[in-house]
Amino acid sequence: MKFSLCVLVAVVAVSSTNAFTARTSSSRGMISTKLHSTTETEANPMARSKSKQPVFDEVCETTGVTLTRFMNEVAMLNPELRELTTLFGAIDTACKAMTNVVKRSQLPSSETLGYQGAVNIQGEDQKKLDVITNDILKRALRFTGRLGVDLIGTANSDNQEIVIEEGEKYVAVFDPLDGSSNVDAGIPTGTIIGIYEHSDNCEIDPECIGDECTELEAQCLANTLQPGTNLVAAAYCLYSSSTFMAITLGNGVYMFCLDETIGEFVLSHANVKVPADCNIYSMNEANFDKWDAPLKNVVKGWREGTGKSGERFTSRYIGSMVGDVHRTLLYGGVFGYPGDTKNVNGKLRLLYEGAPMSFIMEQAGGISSTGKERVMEITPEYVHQRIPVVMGSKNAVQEILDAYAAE
Ligand code: AFP
Repeated sequence: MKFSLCVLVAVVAVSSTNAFTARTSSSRGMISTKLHSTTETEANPMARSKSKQPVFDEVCETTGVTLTRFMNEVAMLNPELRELTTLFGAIDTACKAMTNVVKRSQLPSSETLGYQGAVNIQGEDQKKLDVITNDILKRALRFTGRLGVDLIGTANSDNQEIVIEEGEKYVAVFDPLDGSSNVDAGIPTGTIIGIYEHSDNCEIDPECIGDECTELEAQCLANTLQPGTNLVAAAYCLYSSSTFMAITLGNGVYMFCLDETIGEFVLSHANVKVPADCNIYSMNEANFDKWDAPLKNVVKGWREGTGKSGERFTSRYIGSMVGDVHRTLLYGGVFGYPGDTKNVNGKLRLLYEGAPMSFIMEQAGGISSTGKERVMEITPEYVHQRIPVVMGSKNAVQEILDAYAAE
């Protein structure tokens, strides 16, 4: 994929099946920002391809690059991605709308407060906000007309339907308001989205498993339940002190921050790389006694400063995956919701939490694993399948993987 922001020559390594073919881009100067003095890239764009690194920051200032502009340029340079970038127009609008409903939800006049009074298919309390955000995102995506199947993956909505749109090529999986149990306390929440390619138009019951599915449903589900390695894009929106949107199209991670004064997401972090080393872990420690022995031992070492790095770690846990992963990406750390003796597969859903967030983490240079296998390589067997997850800084997550391997 080509990026041409500023007079950008982005020659990016394509390391996974998710990514699109990398090509060099010529200088287009489509966004007029100041060039740094002569660089290797300017002299010889191809020279950069050897380093296999995006060259965003070195070549130009990215101040004022909006998400819209970013996607326009991606589409212009990669016409085959035009439909995908259209979906991001819908996600942009939906995240702005969801920012507003989340922000206003605690006002006494708000109708979004409180529980819906219903319990969803997984026995969880459903909030009005879950339903509202689900509708916002579903409608925004549907009206792009780009989805073959729009798989509503929310954990907290009973609105788990499959929406069929005619003749288009993508399927979107999402959790519209992850961490919604926190929202009444003003704690960060987020939206998680994964986009796969999909060739069929079909109707399926998301709850059908194995023999319960008709042949057609089984075929359609098989097309929909794809491993994370098939993701063509993933994104999250974080509703916190600022609203952030982080995206990947299989070519690095780009973070945008909502500037409410102009109503635009503006590029704030280009080509995010999670620090390889860290001293933060982020897990629900109330479950410590029930974790597997290898994980317990590693975390114990981190607490005591006797782990591989010799550093004494500190703990940060919001209980809202998007917030915890966002901090992990920026500061380094290990976020996890591991399996335990009570819930062997932990709590997070593979299809619409684990896989998209793993795609983002890997694209930022981190690792995401169950402890024993790469989350991205697991094919979901059913829509709401759970999966143990540890993700974050390469060296610290590797310490956990080594401990499991030595078990
Ligand atoms: P809710 O959406 O029900 O608030 O759950 C949030 C979540 O799925 C994920 O965002 C958190 O990391 C995790 O659950 C927190 O779970 P615990 O409350 O068990 O720590």
